[in-house]
Amino acid sequence: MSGLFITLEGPEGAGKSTNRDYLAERLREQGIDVLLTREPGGTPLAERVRELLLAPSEEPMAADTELLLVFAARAQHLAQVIRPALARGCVVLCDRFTDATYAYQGGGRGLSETRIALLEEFVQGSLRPDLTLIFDLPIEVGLARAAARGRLDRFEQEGRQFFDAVRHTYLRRAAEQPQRYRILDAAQSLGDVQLALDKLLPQLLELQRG
Ligand code: T5A
Repeated sequence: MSGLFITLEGPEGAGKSTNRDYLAERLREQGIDVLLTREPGGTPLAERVRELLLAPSEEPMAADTELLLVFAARAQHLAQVIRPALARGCVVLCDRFTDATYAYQGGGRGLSETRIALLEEFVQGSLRPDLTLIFDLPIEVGLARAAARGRLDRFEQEGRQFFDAVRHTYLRRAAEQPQRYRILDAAQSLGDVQLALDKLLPQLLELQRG
């Protein structure tokens, strides 16, 4: 038995977590076994790495350190949660995955994609998401939503140029492999975004049936 691996991506405040929960409800209504998780994190140990990554700190974090921490958390998450759930036949809905590494550490920090790809291969082998939903929206809209929640994390404190590169990288990757990505307009009202997800549901069910 082999499940389905769906990742949700996009810039800050795009509505990934909100819509991940919505999609899980729709799939569960169909009697599908769904596992919700997120990155960085998803296991107690990986959540501790997440804290290191997100907490603002006086000592600047080197970009390579950030990259290695992201993949260290991912290795743990894959071993403990994602691979076992896929082996059980679950639909795994993961809030961010390696596309975020290409977008943030590649686009945002300017690290080489070749290097990221080496780590991707090392940590994941041939495992890639079956489908990636990109919640796309203008940077300022997402940051305003994130800011409304209070204190900004280490990434949310970055500047405009960083987030422009993040968004651009997501859109470029989606254009390069249109079969794996679906782009949703996340600047719409939540109701409209969820309507778009409802329209995607038949495709997801078809993928799930194999
Ligand atoms: N990171 C992660 C890397 O650098 N490399 C990596 O490899 C990985 C995996 C993780 C950070 O780590 C970085 C990227 C991130 O900076 P995070 O908290 O998981 O941090 O990511 P964020 O994007 O910061 O999560 P957010 O919670 O801010 O965004 P979401 O999940 O996209 O948005 P959500 O659902 O929480 O919604 C935010 C607010 O907007 C409202 C919601 O109600 C909520 O209040 N909202 C809407 N409002 C109006 N209209 C809509 N359509 C709305 N949709 C949601």
